[in-house]
Amino acid sequence: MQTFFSEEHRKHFPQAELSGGQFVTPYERPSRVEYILRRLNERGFDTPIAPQTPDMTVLRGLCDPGYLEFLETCWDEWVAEGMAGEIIAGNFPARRMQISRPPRNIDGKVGYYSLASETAITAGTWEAALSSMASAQAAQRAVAAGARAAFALCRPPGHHATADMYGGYCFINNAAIVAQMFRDQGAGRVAVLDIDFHHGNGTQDIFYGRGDVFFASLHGAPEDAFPYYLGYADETGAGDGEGANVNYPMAPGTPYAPWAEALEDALARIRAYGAEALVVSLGVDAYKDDPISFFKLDSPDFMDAGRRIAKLGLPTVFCMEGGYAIEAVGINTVNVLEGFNGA
Ligand code: OKP
Ligand code: ZN
Repeated sequence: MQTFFSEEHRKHFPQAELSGGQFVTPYERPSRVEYILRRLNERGFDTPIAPQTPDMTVLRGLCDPGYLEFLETCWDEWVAEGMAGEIIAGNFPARRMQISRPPRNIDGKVGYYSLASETAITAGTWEAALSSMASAQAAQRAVAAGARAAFALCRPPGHHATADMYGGYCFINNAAIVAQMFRDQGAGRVAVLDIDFHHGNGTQDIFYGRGDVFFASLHGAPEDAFPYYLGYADETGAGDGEGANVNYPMAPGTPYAPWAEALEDALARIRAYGAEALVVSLGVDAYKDDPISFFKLDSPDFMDAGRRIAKLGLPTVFCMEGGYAIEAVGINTVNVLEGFNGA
């Protein structure tokens, strides 16, 4: 399986994440990918290929123009306004406030276009996010050209990003971009399977009203886990999308057996749906020692999960999402891919 990866990810390296009332070094940090690259190499995977320049057309088709303009210009505006630190959101359009009127003020805009305050933006964030999308697009093209599967080693991740909001370490929803590309190229139905510990609220939101892209997510229950305000089991899609969304929220301490049962159910639903291509939001933060998550999967479980996913027999693009137990991130990620390859 070919990996697509851009060194440009390094341009996104904020110094600070607001966590527990303190600024800490962000959990989502550049070194995460080093562990994955090293493990891919050790396990005999082909040398990663750097993607071509990003295709902006799909992105513009999926996202709010004001949001893209914001991402592109916010750092310069922030600096021009004399702000000394990184961009961190502090104000949000909350209940019963205006959600359709982006303010002019940069501090107001930051909160308007974000869904959480842990994710800082710096000078290179936009370029890094575009390079992450470019890796996903390159992986999609490889699969469209006939490869059984491809791995987009995306950083920053994408599944929390909506058409008009960043947050949860995400700016551009890479998995949604890939799903849309499959559709644009003629696939009638596409499925996104999100196995990251956190609910893929962005992907769900982008496709919620559509019947042509099925979304399934296994995650920590919203009562207990970020992003908190979406991911319940009764969210099944709306309008044309009714029945094309399925959530598997699970409790703190969930071990592999019930998680694998949810996975099998999701795979059966995707099969019944008749998807012609599969996008996997590949987070490995369901791991037992992940510092910000609460499931209890062990490293061999990730290989078993990969095997099960392969049994769908679909052309598959893996997009890297989360995983913060730095040393184990490489092992667990490559285990999924190896399990898939070996099945
Ligand atoms: C992104 B992905 C740490 C709280 C972190 C945000 C989590 C984002 C996860 N103090 N909250 O889905 O792995
Ligand atoms: Zn996650």
